[in-house]
Amino acid sequence: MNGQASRWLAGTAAASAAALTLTAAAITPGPGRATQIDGRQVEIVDFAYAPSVATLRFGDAVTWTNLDIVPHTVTATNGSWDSGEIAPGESWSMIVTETVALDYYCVYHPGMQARLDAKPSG
Ligand SMILES: [Cu+2]
Repeated sequence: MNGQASRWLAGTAAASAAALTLTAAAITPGPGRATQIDGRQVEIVDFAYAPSVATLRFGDAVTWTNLDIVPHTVTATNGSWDSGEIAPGESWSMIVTETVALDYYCVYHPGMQARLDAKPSG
């Protein structure tokens, strides 16, 4: 990925973090998904997954993008799935179904832990 794209992604991450801060209190579960934070994009930045709890629907594809300067992984806590190494600037995607384990971490940095909060679609 070129430097321009990296800067764009970094800017997006900052904007997303700001949006999370501003809107977290206003989010309510319900059928109207348009106003919910889109959990289908998870950023890995500063040795953390953002959002740490990604709200989505079963059947959604989730994409993790590594915005750090070191490699990370996205690995099920129970070991049932694993991204392998995600290099800086790279992304990895997975479709979340009812059978997918929802808790995950980074095998290189076990303190990095996060969760998918998947709900039935429709
Ligand atoms: Cu890591």
